[in-house]
Amino acid sequence: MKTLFFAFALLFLTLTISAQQKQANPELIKNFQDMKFGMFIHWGPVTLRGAEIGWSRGHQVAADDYDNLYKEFNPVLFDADKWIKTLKDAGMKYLVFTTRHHDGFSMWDTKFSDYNIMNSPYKKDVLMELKNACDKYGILFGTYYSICDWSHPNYPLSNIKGVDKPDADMDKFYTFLKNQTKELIEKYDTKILWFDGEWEEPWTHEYGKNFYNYLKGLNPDVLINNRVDKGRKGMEGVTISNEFAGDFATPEQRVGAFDIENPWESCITICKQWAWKPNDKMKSLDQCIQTLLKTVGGGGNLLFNVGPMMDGRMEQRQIDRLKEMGNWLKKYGKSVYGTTGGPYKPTNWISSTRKGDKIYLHLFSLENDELKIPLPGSAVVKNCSILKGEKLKFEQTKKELIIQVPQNLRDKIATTIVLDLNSDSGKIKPIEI
Ligand code: FHN
Repeated sequence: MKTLFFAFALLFLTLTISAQQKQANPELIKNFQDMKFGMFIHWGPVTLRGAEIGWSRGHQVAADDYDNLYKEFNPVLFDADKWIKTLKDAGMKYLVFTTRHHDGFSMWDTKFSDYNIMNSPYKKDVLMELKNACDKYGILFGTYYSICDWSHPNYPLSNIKGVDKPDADMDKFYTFLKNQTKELIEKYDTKILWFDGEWEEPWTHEYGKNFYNYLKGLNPDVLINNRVDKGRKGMEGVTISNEFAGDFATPEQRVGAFDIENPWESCITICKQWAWKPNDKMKSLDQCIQTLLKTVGGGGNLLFNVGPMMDGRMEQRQIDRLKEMGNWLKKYGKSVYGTTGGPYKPTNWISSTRKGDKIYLHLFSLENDELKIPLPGSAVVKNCSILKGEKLKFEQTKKELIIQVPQNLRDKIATTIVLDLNSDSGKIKPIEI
């Protein structure tokens, strides 16, 4: 009888502990949210053709040509130190690098696939070099990993119509996924597993939940996005929920919806294409900074994507744009890092963040010299000034704050104003303008 009791107690304890591993470490989530700004990098042999990674296989680039590009791939000018220095100079705090996209090519020295960079003319483990450079510069090291793999014989689907997969076997493929991601955790100590390619039919909610728990079992502190499971539901990225696994939501190519309760991160390209494309259209500095400020103003992080070239260099114009963002953040970063979104929900002309007894306003345009915004009388403004600049004249009624913002004090990209309150800014409910 006693043995039976202890057996049940042990089973209950095991189930309880395993259930606990489904939650992310709240402190690590808060650190991630406080970072606000990361670099996404999409890179692979496809840059030899300047076409989109994964999607161009069998379309803009013939499949046979695409799948053999690695035999030419020799990025002799790759310099992990330069890449991570560029990331840091941009004011970014973390990296997410494409280790294996939908095309199935592994950009690291993996034991589980010969289709990897060690079998290219380059023969070096770029992932380990990036990890070491991130450690050197104090940058959080994260890895993108595609669940779907259109070239893998055991993955049932291909992105090319009519391609037969006689060796399709999802259980074998799931073992492959577990083996490779175990390498990313145990050999490269990735802090973020950024999944993608989860939307296709062979990957089920069951696989997603089990995979999340397996990974958390290897390292409970690794952050895992909501694309490990089936909860993303398209490009809106949908916020995380108890129904689906994942530690943060992932809206794509858009600023996510205002949400200061659940962690989310918008992934957006600095150009049009994810992977490098010659003469691709690049966002202006205004667009870059305002995208960042609307994202953090909505409570999210921005994962901003660059696509390095076939020879291993990032384009100088992208390096220059990122440096300009870093210069802006050197001056006004206090209104970004470690803040919470709101209280004013972002619009096309204003965004806001807050921390302690301060509210930061980011004005993208102003019709005249007077700014009028709603503010509950319980939030009493003691001072109002340009962040690191001049004091501004203001008056407050029971429901409104009126600030004089003369033209000569404005920043052409985003005028940053700081309001000193007599109370905690976190108490103010979100305000729609
Ligand atoms: O198909 C991919 C795409 O190539 C790119 O990697 C983006 C980045 O989030 N994710 C997928 C589309 O949702």
